[in-house]
Amino acid sequence: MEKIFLLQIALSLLVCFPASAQNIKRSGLFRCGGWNDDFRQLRDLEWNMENLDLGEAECDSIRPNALHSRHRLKRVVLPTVLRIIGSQAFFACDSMESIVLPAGTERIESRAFGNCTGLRTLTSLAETPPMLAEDAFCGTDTRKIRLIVPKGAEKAYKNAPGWQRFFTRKERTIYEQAPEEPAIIPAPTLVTYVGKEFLHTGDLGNIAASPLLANERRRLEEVLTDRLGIKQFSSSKASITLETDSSIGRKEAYRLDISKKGIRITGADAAGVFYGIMTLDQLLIPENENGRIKKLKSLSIEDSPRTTMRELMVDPCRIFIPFDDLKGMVKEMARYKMNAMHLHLTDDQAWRIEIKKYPLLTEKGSFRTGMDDMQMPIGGFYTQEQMKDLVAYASRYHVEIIPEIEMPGHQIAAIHCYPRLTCGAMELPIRTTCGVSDNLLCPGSDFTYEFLEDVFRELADVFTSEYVHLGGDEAGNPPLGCWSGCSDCQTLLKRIMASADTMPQPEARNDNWRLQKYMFDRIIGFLHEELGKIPMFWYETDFHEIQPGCIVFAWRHGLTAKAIDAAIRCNAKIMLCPGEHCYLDYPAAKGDMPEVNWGMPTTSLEQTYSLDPAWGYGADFEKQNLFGVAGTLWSECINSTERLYYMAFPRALALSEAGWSQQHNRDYTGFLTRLRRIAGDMHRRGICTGNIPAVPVTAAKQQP
Ligand code: TNX
Repeated sequence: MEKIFLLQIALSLLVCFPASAQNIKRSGLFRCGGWNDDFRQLRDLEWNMENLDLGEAECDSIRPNALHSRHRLKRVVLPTVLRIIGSQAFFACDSMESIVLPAGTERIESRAFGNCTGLRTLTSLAETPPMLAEDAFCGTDTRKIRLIVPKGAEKAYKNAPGWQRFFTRKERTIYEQAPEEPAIIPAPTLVTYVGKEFLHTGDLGNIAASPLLANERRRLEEVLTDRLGIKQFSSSKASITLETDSSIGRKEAYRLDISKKGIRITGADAAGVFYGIMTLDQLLIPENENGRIKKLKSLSIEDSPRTTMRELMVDPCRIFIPFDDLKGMVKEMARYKMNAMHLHLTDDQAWRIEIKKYPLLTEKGSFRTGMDDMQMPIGGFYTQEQMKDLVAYASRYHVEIIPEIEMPGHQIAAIHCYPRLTCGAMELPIRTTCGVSDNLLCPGSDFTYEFLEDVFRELADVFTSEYVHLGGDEAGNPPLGCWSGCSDCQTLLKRIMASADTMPQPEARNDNWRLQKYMFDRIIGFLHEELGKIPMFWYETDFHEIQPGCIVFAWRHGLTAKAIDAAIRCNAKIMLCPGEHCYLDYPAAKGDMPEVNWGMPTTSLEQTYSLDPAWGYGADFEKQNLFGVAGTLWSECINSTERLYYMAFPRALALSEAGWSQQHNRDYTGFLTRLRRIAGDMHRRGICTGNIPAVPVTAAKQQP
């Protein structure tokens, strides 16, 4: 025990003073590519790096994602022998003011300098203009960048594809035709073309909506301003009418009619109207930067969701997510008709939400140094005021915010602040690595319940959603024996065993499950009765029983059928987020970010797309039990907001289609075709995504 303690002190001393230099010079052999190469080390381990000199490095390519979202990086000297700058190599290196491209630079790939908003001077020493991807500078205003090229090469640059943008200071609108087939994600239920007429978008400019739809009117104004440049709204222009009619379908259903006279959006409720507006927004996405759709075909779209909840879970515990960035994510999700953001607010590595009665949780529990081999300071928490603001903001986009407070495991940060929460009041350091801790909340102590109830009571004032997530994962997996040596737990266990009522299923693998069930029953009862909330939790197969009125999440690889069976048996609702399809924290391909991880498998875009939320269980299951789909973004390896987006998108679009669209309307090639246009728009708006796979050539040829 003592030895472990000394080791912990030594480790914490080490991590208090993590070695990361501001100035780094590398020369000679440089490992580019492969697991944990030199770029990964610079990007993820040298968190403090501001100046990087690779001038003398033997490295002819800056590989894809090499220095992705290193916000502190100010100055980079590129290798003299450089030829290629890979995709997203400097994405969001927004402190970088200038860069010099060496004379041998041949190619600059997609989004290599995306979101480099601080860039002011770009000097190219290459006599022949390097091949420049059309979107190499997406999200970066190239009008603010001065391009310096070798004497005599100006003309060549002016004429070279991609480089013209540096010579034009004025934005010229490019008027475009809408695509033959509308590119809508998630795919709508039914699109019908009505005759051969068109609506000229230039005629639009009036919105007719009841005061009850004031919020949706605002959203529509935003769309019309962004897509068509309309800033003034007047009744002399053609109208877009917003209205509700509950008879048109289930919650969130809508109908969108376009004729030469105007547009009508009818929602089953305000959310439906909002989704009609989001569909219209996608119909207006141009192909080009500065493009504007000139004419829309007369058509009618009928659409409604297949499942109730389409959710993304984000994890600000392992690595903090700045408050404003949560808002950005909410707005982006809503475009694809996702309607819930699940906030994982507590874990072994941090506690991230202000609780007034327990101030130490954020004072002591929200800061640490290090996430596995990334020895950087990680701190931050959300105040209750901020969370109220987020809830209000998200509701404008019809997204609800679901808080998660884990129990009984994944709670080391809280235990660190209030040791009485665990058996024997052990003093535990906050966890700085991934993985699962053996220490749990103590189910045998009254303080645990007092604490949890206080926390949930405070949260009920902040989060208006009727759902609250209780965690429940990875705590009772044998051989975790934290509770076996605790006299309070053992006394409680005897009491449970003596009571026939609370006796769990006999197959339970060990007594931990009896204790966990007791704890869940007690908190679920409190949430139901005192706060009127619907508890959710991660399903573990040993639970056997799902308490009435709760929603479970099927998450473990290979165990979805067992979770579904339990949901059917207990007449419970279930969210599908099976690891095979929905773990968006896993790399999308081998070697993709995060290159170094705890042994994650991959989840490709196609794998995410292939999720059928009915899981082969048929219409009854779908109707009675299926609640929705969720994508998880555990952040052990996600060390910037741009990387959060990189992992989330485009896979979240595939997930939204799995959760929203009817199975018979879905096909992967069609999705990829639609994705191409939508992803182009995301990139131009500065939204970071992972790779966008090409549409298979044979399929692309068949497109009209
Ligand atoms: C398992 S999924 C966990 C998380 C980890 C994740 C990493 C779940 C309910 N628990 O604590 O962050 O794996 O993918």
